[in-house]
Amino acid sequence: MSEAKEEFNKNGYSADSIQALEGMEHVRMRPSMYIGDVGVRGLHHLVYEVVDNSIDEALAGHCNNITVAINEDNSITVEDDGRGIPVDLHKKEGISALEVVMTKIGAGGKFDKDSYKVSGGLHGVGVSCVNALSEHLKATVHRDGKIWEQEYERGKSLYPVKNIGETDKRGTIVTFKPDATIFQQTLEYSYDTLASRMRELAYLNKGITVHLIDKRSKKEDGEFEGETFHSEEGLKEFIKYLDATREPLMQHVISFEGEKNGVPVEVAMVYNTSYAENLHSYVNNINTHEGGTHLSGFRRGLTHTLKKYADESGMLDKLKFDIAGDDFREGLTAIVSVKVAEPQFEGQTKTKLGNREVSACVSQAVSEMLADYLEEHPDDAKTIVQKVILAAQARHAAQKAREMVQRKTVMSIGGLPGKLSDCSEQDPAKCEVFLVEGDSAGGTAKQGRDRAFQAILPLRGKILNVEKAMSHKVFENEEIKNIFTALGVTIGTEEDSKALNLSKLRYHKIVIMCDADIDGSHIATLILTFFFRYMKELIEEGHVYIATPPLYLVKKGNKKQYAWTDKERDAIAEEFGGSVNVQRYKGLGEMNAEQLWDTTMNPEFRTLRMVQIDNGTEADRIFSMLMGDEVPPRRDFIEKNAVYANIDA
Ligand code: 0RA
Repeated sequence: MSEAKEEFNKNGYSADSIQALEGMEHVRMRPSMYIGDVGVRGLHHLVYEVVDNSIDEALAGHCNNITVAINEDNSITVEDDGRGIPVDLHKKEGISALEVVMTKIGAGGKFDKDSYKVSGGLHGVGVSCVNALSEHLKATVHRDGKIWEQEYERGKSLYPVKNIGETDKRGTIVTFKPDATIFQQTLEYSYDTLASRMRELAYLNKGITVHLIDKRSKKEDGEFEGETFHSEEGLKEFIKYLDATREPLMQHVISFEGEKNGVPVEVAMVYNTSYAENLHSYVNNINTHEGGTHLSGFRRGLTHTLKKYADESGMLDKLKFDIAGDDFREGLTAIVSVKVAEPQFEGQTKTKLGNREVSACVSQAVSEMLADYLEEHPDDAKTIVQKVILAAQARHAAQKAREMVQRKTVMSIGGLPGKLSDCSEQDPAKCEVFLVEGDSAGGTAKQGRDRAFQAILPLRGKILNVEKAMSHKVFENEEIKNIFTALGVTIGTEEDSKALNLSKLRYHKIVIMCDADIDGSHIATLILTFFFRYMKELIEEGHVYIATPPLYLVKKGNKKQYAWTDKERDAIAEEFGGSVNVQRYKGLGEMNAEQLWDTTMNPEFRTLRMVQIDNGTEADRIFSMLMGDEVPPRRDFIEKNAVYANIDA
């Protein structure tokens, strides 16, 4: 500490404590810089940040159980059975180490030189950020036979760390309540969102047990709702979980676990009978949506090893066309998880690993494990190579079909689908297109819309289930061709046959408008599946929305009001008093153009739900489950996965 920093100002703060204060103040002033956003995601991010500290403690070998409780008031308690955050005097800061961890930005576990901190939230910002963004936080430490405690409000300690009793336990307990002035959109935690993440963490860190308890709801037996996540086999089991509704092409999940040039690498993969490629990659437990060097290392190792095996087996001898990288990954589900001491994250969402050295580590690991497996399982090896050859054939067919779509797209206005009723506005940022189920509802929407900026594309009945179709069939499908041409989106470049080109996107809002019944939600799910598999960037960039038509019209005399839920309907009926007339809308077709505009299309009154992917790995599993052979709770799914975005956010 320099002398200047020892000086105190008139309020008694040292320069150091002012800096810390500024750090915490800065978090409150610019929360998005630290946790991404202050909406639903940011709210959940707080939990991950706290849990990550406990995961680190478990990875260091000192903790087995982590319990996350959603309390009745939507505060969160995270408890672990680790060594407990140290409470002794932190020499440099002159306060308890616990207080340093809780109130200094970037303190983390830095004072512990032995800790190999690899976990850490998306932004790796530490628990002090959570503290700064909580109206109240309480930290309790069980350590060396004593219980220690400190509380904070908006990141400021209310009293020095104090001893409150004796204990024979060890561990850290943190309870925090997010600050309502920061998280203005919602303070309500989603059990499913937290459950997906805890399940993912259990698979990624085998041996750790994570308990999730929802104290807001009780089961019939009086116990709280909750689940326990634990995996003995890690990624191997994760793959089985992800592919549960797919049909495997081989006997075993292939897996590797070890260290390559000092980088811990875990890989697991299996081929199934589907046509989808499902690669998931993680760095320090963070899902790297944009991939990066670890993923390219995986691809390289896979292609190299399989190609070598196929060449040597002679199975490619009579092949008349080339085999591309993509062909090796059709029907492949794989997870790559690496731990990197100083990860460099790049890309738009900072979820792309940049560290060059990691590529070779993963590529080596994959080559080794795959070569061994192919050697030991010649039947599986043959099945895989046959699948690759089929994929290459299908790709050639798809290429032709795609060129047809492309040619149409390039032909500008003349090439637009006949069924599209376009808008007059030219600026895509101001334009919306409604994908409407059925010609008749399409007609109503066409009458009701504001033609200046709203376009209508009616879709006939059920669109193709892309989950079960090979990609050339997808590109040959009339409705799907119409969607491509109407949106102005093209696909495929020289290097990457699946790359999407959004630069000519003609509408920045794409609104799926279906009946508010089971059939309607099935159709919405089919359309979503198509977007998820073929135009994922469109969802990721926030262009895809679901319209919410009302379920009821309640009338009395000349008073009328729409209702979106049964509860709303009853409340309106009560407000009107006496006998009311309730009309139930069974579909969009029962509304006239004016009603459809008023309730569902008019930006001033409608609610659009933006479709978001909060857990890409889980979303992938859900789509394959929904659209596979088993008949599923599709409606539930849509409700859960479409986050309510306030009107035209
Ligand atoms: C650094 C050193 C030690 C414990 C921890 C960090 C620790 C931090 C957290 C955060 C949540 N749970 C935690 N558990 C432990 C202790 C070092 C020692 O005892 O020698």
